[in-house]
Amino acid sequence: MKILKSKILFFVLTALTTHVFGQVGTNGEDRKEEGRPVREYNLVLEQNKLTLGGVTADAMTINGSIPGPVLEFNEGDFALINVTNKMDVETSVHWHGLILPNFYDGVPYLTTPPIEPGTTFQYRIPINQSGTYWYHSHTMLQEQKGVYGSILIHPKEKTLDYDKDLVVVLSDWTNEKAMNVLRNLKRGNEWYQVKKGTAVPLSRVIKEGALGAQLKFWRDRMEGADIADIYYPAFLTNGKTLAEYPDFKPGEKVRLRFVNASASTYYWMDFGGGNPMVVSGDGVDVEPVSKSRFLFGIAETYDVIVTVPEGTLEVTATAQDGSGHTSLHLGQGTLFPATTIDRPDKVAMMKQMARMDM
Ligand SMILES: [Cu+2]
Repeated sequence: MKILKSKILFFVLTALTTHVFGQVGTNGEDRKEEGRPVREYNLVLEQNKLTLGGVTADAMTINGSIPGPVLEFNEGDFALINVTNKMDVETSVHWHGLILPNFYDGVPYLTTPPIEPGTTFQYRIPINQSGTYWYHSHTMLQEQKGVYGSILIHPKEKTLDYDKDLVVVLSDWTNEKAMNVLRNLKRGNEWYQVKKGTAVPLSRVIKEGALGAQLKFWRDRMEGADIADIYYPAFLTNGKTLAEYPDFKPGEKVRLRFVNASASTYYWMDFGGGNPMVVSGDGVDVEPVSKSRFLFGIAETYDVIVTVPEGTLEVTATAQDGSGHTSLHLGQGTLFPATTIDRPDKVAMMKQMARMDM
């Protein structure tokens, strides 16, 4: 009886909440295409050789670049996005974080037909939200090869105090074939750890009393004491190892809209000054919080308002395993340097994880 009661309660609550808080962007007026300002973009996907951060690789580009263009909208717009596939393989574009008619979600064979070579597909999206989002291919391993870009939607009513916007897309970059990366991961060898000098010799594991933890890791098919599986020769900020924006003036408040478009990298973000205030996460405004260092997960977005100092403000994103970093500079003159975070003590971490009995 008790079970039945709670079940009824569950259904009543579910019905109530879906009625009162019906998902924004998918029903009624939110679906309507007519009467909205139209904002149209053309995206052309091609296979190119591209050098980013000094590393040349076979890439998949959007309008010739990586990342693809910033798609800028106002809340209430009607977005028309024409994606032309000039590659020799099928593709798709998924709009990460956008609330939209399911048919345009861009997951091939599930919601949206794949875009065949030589064809164009038009996505029709009424924009009913604001914030920082991104888009990426949802086909095979194309995201790793460069099919990603950002979405900036200005709110109907501006409630936050800032002068300018700057979208900052972080990514990792390798000249290895994406299929080979996958193959190495499946083999579970320590090739990447050796390559980036983060492999821990067994002698050290034993010396630090972590053999039990290591055995447990092996039993769980986890290789060694690492926190990032892949070696990347470059990490990028808007396609560059160091992205410089000298035109920002001292005192200007800039809303940095960070997107982590990496295939597999978490970053420690560190600000060299500028009184950073985190105001939004994954497109949703939060109670502003002062933070000069935070961990930035894959596919997340964070908006951080900074005030440009009398000099150059540096923001650095260090790969969580300390194997590399990429930086952003705002303004000019004396550098307000960010901190590059040290490599973590992985043996200690492995022992800690083994104790958690994961
Ligand atoms: Cu996504």
